[in-house]
Amino acid sequence: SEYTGQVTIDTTPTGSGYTLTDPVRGHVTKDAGNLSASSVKASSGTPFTSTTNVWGDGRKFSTDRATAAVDAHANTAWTYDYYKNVHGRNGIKNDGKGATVFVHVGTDWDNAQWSDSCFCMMTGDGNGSTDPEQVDLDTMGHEMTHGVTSATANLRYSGESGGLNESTSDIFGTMVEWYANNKIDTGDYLFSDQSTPPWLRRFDKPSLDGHSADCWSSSVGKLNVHYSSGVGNHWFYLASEGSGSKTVNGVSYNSPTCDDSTVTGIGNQKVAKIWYRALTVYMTSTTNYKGARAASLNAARDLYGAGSTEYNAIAAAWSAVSVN
Ligand code: ASN
Ligand code: ZN
Repeated sequence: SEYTGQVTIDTTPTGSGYTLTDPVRGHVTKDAGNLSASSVKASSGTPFTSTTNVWGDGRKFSTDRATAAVDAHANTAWTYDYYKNVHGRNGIKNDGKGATVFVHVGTDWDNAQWSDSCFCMMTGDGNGSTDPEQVDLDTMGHEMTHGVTSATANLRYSGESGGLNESTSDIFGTMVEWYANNKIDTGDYLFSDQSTPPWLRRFDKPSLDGHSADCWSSSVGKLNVHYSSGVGNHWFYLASEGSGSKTVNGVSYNSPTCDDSTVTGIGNQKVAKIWYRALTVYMTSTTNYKGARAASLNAARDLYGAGSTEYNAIAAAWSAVSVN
């Protein structure tokens, strides 16, 4: 792999060799051959093949096109396993079906995306200088989560619901990293820290990226969805780790509150459990931040009881990002 040294992946024998079809989860990883993202269909691209079943050369910007495919194939499997083992979800649509994963999409395309129409994920080769292939674990988890959101709450991709859609992808993308328990990437509250170093977004104080909102305001829905997501990401951090300064897995954070309150966290696993239930049971396509507060409090009540420590922490964290 590019990012993690040697990893074990699930492949399928073809008779004459092996191909990157995951026989356990059904994912197929293919080479898009630098086709642009807007042209990619499920049938596009070329399957990877190998006679040895040893893939890639472990380098970033590798001339061996299978190298990015190793990360993509492994990290799609980690994401699938996270949803299955933590949330009891069988694949993106909860129907057990795997997705198609394209690497080498576009030319120096420094991005990745999910598409419902091809039930596929697309990853670019980075920017040719500082950012390598966009196949790191939190990025893959983020993109697959767009498929999960679309199959559940279907949060509309504009305004506050769009920010919640993006935040949901950042939250579960990060939780997949924690699930992999530092085997692939450090469990952290930084997003795309491997493929867009030092990070593309962060949860403790989202405004450090120069664009994202830390606190809800009546104009937050006018921001790009990747920036209005800051309110949700900040809430997730505060509910998980609490306010103030803290070092977790060697990374230092300092999370302010918008109302000068002090918040005590309940750990990201409980918050993610609550958020998954909120997303899949209570949120709808038009849920806004106020609705997300209500949805997550309903979920916390179901899982831990009204007035529980968990319920109160969820409420306190929303108030701390000005969602009342
Ligand atoms: N990587 C971006 C995302 O998942 C692509 C986009 O802007 N749709 O949000
Ligand atoms: Zn996204």
